[in-house]
Amino acid sequence: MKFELKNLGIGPVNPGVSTGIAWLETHGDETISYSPVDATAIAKVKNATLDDYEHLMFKAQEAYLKWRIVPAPKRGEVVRQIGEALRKKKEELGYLVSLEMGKIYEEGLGEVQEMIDICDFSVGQSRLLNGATMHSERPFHRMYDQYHPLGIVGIITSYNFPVAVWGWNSMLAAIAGDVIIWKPSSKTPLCAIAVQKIIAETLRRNNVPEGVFNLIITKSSVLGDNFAADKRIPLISVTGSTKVGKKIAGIVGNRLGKTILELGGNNAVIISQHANLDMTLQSVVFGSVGTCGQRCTSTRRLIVHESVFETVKERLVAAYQSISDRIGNPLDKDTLIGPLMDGTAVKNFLHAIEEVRKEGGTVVFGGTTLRGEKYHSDNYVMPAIVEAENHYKTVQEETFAPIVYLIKYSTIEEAISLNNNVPQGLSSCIFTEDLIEAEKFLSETGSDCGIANVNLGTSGAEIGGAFGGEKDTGGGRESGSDAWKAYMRRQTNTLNFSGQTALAQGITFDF
Ligand code: UN1
Repeated sequence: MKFELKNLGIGPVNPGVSTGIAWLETHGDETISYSPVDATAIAKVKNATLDDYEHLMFKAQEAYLKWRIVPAPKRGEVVRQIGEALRKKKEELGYLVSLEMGKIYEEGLGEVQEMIDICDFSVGQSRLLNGATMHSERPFHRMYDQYHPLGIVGIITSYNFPVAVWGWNSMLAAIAGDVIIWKPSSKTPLCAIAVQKIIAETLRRNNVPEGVFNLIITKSSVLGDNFAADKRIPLISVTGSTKVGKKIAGIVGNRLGKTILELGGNNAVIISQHANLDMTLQSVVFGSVGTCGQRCTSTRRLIVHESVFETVKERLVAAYQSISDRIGNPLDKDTLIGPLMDGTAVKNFLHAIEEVRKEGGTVVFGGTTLRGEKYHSDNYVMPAIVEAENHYKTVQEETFAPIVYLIKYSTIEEAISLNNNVPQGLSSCIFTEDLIEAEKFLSETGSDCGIANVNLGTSGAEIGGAFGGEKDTGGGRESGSDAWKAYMRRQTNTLNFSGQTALAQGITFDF
């Protein structure tokens, strides 16, 4: 494949608002998208203004009235075709994800695959928007639940998964009968434009009303708090940091709107003395350094049994050593670790290393920036392994970079308590071949996270499960299982076919 931006419909300067097929002449300032790979400018985006937002909102409101009456399986058919369109562009979109965000090409492809998978999932789900039927306590009455569309769904996505998060949210929202306003990270606007261009032909072919799939690119200073406060949007889904999520949740909560929050993680792997260490190490390395530590599911803490602690440490250092020459251009096929997103991410990485040292942590590997011919920007770093204690402030925080903290434990109860003793609660796992330990970890007294695995890592969840976590992770669930329900409103219906009035709870009220 020869990659060219124009094959994805991206020009040198691109408007930042689309209502599906149409693109608006936007009037805001310009954002230049720089590649973290080599710091070159890829292309520009002309940002939206509030007037542009109002235009888009008008189209979205109009479109909703039409889209909500399209039968759900027919909406599913459109989603099926979107999946087909993504299949055709998988390589090119995966390449752009890698170029604009910095994850390796293989992971860029994986991300597009997640979008395709959620399309397939949503097609089936479009025929399964089922409610329960209940038995009424009154004779000749029928009770049941129905799920109806909600309306406009605001989807705020982060730079680290610049296309898939839109997929998980918008494909479910679309089959639910909602319309979508996507506000992507200003760090990865071109990926969003490319997605919108890829789906346009499908929308045209199926006469999808203009305004069902909207995209708006602008700075949060233009559209941020006011987006959250907009009463025309019943549901806002946020994937990003806990700080941003709390702020938005506060504003949306204040107007009693709904949110789906998928925020920070501080994910631990428990390595038991009963673990298969070869398999464990393989998973731990991918979880810790994959995507250069920029997944919300990245492995941040290794809670290791004291009897295997030194062995794990030595083997992990050796594994990091062996891949240290595989850091570089994420588009080269031998590369395993690309750059961090930008200067801010590098600064946060270095700051965490400095702070954890001050707190008493020992850096046993890496923790530095990389300079030299091989590294075409200042964003390349050597992943770090740090011996630390769970209560350190640095360890309690999520640093979105490849730093893994080694923590020792002696009993399984202690390991579980260390796992849970952080503000966040996204992903967790235990490596063990001892059934009792595994079951304890999964029990109500075990991991308090939204995701808890046995003998597989913290990252790389499949789309079929509900994705999200507890505590500072926000409690929301996106993607599979019954996450679709969050995109719909539930209505309880009771029908009386008795020909008589009958009050519930046996109350008589005769007159
Ligand atoms: C994220 O980093 O925001 O489980 C999402 C995973 C991916 C999703 C990560 N399926 O690692």
